Parts: sequence; C-alpha cells; structure tokens
Amino acid sequence: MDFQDLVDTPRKVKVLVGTIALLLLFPVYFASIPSLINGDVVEGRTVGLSGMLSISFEENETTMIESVVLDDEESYETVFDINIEEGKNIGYVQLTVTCFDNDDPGPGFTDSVEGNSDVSSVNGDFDDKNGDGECSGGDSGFSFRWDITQNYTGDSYTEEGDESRIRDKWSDQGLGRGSWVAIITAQISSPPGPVIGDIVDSDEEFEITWTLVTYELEISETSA
Ligand SMILES: [Ca+2]
Ligand SMILES: [Ca+2]
Repeated sequence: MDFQDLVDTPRKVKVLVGTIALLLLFPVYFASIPSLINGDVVEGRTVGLSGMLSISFEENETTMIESVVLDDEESYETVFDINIEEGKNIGYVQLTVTCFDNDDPGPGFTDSVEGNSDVSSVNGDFDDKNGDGECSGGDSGFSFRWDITQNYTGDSYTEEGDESRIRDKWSDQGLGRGSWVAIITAQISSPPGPVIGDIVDSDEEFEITWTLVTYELEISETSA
C-alpha cells in the first residue's frame, strides 16, 4: 500500500487528516500541562509537584572587572558588593586575578601575585582563602571560589521527591550578601639593568574579575 492508497477516498483522506492533526496537537497539549499544575495556588491551597521531577537552574552571571598596575610589594584592595533581589539564589562567587609579565628582555624574572580574601563583611560563615600565582601566561594568577548554595553545579538533573523539599535543598538560605573583599600584592622580578641600578621591569598590570552566579530554580514533572 502506497500513499495513493491511503488518500484515494474521501473517508481515508479524513482519517489521515485527523491523524496528522492529533500528531500536531499532542505535543502542544502536553507542553501546556506543566503551566496548569506547576505548584501554584489552586482553589485557594498551595500544591506542589511530586514524583519524578526534573530540576534545572536558570542562571544569570554578573561580573565586575578592575585593572590595576602595581609596583613591587604594592597592594590593592578590591571590593565586590552583592545585593540581589528577593527570590533569586546565589550559586557561587568567584574571584580571578590574572596577569602576564612580558616586560623582561629574556626568560626568567617572571612577576607574580598573591592574594588574601576578607569575608568578614559577608552574611554567612565562609572561609577566607589565600593563593598566589606567576604572571606567566596561560594559567596565570590565581582563583578563589565560594559555593553559596552547597554543592552547586548548575547542572540539570532528575530526582524523585516533592517540590518543597527540593526547593529547600536548593536554597542559598539568604547567605553571601554583603561586601566581598580581597587584597592582592604584586611581586615584581627584574633582571639587572644595562646600567647598574637601572630597573628593567618595575611593575605589572593585574586584571581582577569578580563573578556572581545567581539562579532561579525550575522544577517540572518529567514526561516519562
Ligand atoms: Ca618581570
Ligand atoms: Ca612586569
């Protein structure tokens, strides 16, 4: 039986049209279901989803970039204020300091940077970090990261449970707001100059990047 056999009478044509219409309508119908039962208030009471649920994170990234030039042993204090709107959670906060020392005439004498955080003005009990790194290009400088929501990755996954428990688990508990502070210090290394006492390389430029990743939780029933 070929396509011509299927459509050679008016009734068969109607059946075929009806089948095609259902095939087109079913995805539209199922796509509309989550919005009808998505844990909102129904008839005055709050209902949540339960069963096998699919959890995803709609992320938003905010960055603050500063560029500073420092002499040997000179320090700079960088401050990143976080104050986000209600309903959003903080996934993590990251500080990255990079540099690339190309001021020296030959190999060696690479500058480096070290940094210490001060999280005493941040809401929550976070550990201070310290680190250092050479300004040698590629994997230069150092990076700190604080997970505000425990074990945050931002990866979608499925889990059996109920919506309120999952929302509890993926909450930042209001932590991480406040002033994130770090102090960076430059170490400049320089070969002896052509004239004794002459300094060939006397400073370095550092790029400081603070990254804030916030998310809104999206929970829906799996189609399986
Ligand atoms: Ca140098
Ligand atoms: Ca330099």
